[in-house]
Amino acid sequence: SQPDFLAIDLFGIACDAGASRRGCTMGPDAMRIAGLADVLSGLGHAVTDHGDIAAAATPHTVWQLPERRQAAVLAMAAQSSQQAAAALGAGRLPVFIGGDHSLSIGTLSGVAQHCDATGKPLFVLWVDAHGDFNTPATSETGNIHGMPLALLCGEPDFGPEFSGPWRGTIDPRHVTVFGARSIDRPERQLLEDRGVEVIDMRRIDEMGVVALMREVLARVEAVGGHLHVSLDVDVIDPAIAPGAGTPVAGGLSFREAHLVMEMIHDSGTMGSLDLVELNPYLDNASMSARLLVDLTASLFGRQIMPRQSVRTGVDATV
Ligand code: Z70
Ligand code: MN
Ligand code: MN
Ligand code: MN
Repeated sequence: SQPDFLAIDLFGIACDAGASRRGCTMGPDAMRIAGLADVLSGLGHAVTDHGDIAAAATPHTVWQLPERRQAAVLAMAAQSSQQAAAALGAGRLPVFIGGDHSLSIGTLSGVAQHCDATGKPLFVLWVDAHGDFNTPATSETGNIHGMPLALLCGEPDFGPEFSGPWRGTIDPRHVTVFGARSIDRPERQLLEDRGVEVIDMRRIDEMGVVALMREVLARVEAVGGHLHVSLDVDVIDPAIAPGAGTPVAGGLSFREAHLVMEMIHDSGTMGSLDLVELNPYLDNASMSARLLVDLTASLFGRQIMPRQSVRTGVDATV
């Protein structure tokens, strides 16, 4: 379990070179303007915003060349990997504000480094409409934001240009993809073969988020693990979160999403967080940015009413 008040480090990662559409570079500022830091301090946490990591602009000439985009993604990863490991080493909880989902290559490799050093088992909760488990061989789009999990889990299809501390740093059997509803055919095969747990929308509809999340979190709690949460805004229904580059119908409802966040908070297992794929250029009057800030508040302890059982007195404070 965690102390009630945390030292939180915010890092913007203003990248869109891994995505299919431009605009995620504006994500960090949109989240700042939507009040992320104030909301977290308001909950009692000590928040430091470190600004953006390597906000190297992607000129359109770079954007047009796949190999240049790939180089941009990996250059960013080298930096964010160090930031993640350093923040955790200093006893802080890093929150990475994207930016497209390729940024997790860096953040998770830094988190993994820290977990290796401290002996804490690392678990990954990938909350996403997509599996993000393509490789350069299976990808139909070539977009790296569809590949970060596969690279981190050590898929051999990645060429030497993808070498780095991220390669094979995550155990696929410690990964849960939650909220998936768009998975490419070869990607599905890889997820199955490697033993990644995929909690898709059908399972969520059948079982409900509570039973499913309890199981995931209990596994982490049982071994005192470090849970890295990677939250892709496209997991939420596009009707209420339109600011996503690859919207897929049938996403999490407002209430399901908040409940998942509240359960993660109550478990006390979350040690690091990515907030990714917010594209303010596609958003509708900042509604997705504000929703993401709101969900982050639930992740960090915002409650409607204190969770105490008045009737039984079981949890009642003195
Ligand atoms: C598709 C691909 C993806 C995020 C879209 C989409 C991947 N499977 N990931 N948006 N975050 O291009 O590989
Ligand atoms: Mn994603
Ligand atoms: Mn492990
Ligand atoms: Mn996605």
